[in-house]
Amino acid sequence: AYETLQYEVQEGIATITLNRPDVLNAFNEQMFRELQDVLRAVERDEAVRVVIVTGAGRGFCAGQDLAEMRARYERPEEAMSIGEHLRSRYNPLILRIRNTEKPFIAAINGVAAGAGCSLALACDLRVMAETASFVFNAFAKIALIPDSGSTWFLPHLAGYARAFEAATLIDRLDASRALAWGLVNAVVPPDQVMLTAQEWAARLRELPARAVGFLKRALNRALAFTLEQSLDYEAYLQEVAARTPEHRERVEAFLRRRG
Ligand code: T3D
Repeated sequence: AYETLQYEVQEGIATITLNRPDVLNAFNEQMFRELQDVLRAVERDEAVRVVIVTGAGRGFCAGQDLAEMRARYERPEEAMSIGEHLRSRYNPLILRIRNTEKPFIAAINGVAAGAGCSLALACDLRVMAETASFVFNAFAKIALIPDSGSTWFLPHLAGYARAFEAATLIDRLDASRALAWGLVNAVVPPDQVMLTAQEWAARLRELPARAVGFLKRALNRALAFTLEQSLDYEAYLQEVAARTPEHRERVEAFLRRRG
């Protein structure tokens, strides 16, 4: 059992609930350890087809626990520098979410601030409560820059000017703006957030796992590729995808329905 999160798997759908509600699920050392553990389980467990990430209580995730951050500054001889901390804790978490060939859905139940925003943006799909918001300028307010991928995710999803505005001027980027800016896929009443995530997860579960995993790989590569490179990579992955039994079966099934 974990202390800072809940983890359950039901019919192929894993749900990770960040569980430090008193601090709006801010990241601390223990949460990183436990997250590393569950993400390893997610990768290895073939029964897990889709992952939902959400928060307990009224927040999604308030980013780095600032009390722990201060404690690091108070004992600089033993503690990691912030760069080391990012490289060893946040960056592997974000890369793991992006590189695991299973879809991740962020069910954004409440406020996301700092690296909590980055966590949400690292997922493949996002559903957000009408009452939730993003606080990207939490970083600037403590004299830092957006990290854990936010300087990359934001301009890719919303464009440069909106990224800059979100990181500086906007205290609460509300759900309707998040939707209009392409930062989330859907906005729903608070009591529908998990239901929507579960419904999406159930539909994703019905698609062939290999194909969905390859799609995730191809889309992620495409963000750094030229068209020529993407065409080439698609052809390479398609060779492998077409060799799975599901491919032939599903083509046959389609033709049978018609025939
Ligand atoms: O490697 C590294 O360490 C660098 C990594 C950096 C990544 C980062 O994420 S930096 C940014 C860190 N996050 C923040 O600066 C956000 C701080 N929180 C807030 O600005 C606000 O709490 C929110 C805008 C998120 C929500 O505001 P509100 O008014 O809804 O709630 P609140 O009253 O401020 O917070 C509720 C409680 O949670 C409160 O505790 P209390 O008074 O009830 O005992 C508050 O102190 C606590 N809390 C919220 N965020 C954090 C936190 N405690 C520790 N760390 C937090 N990040």
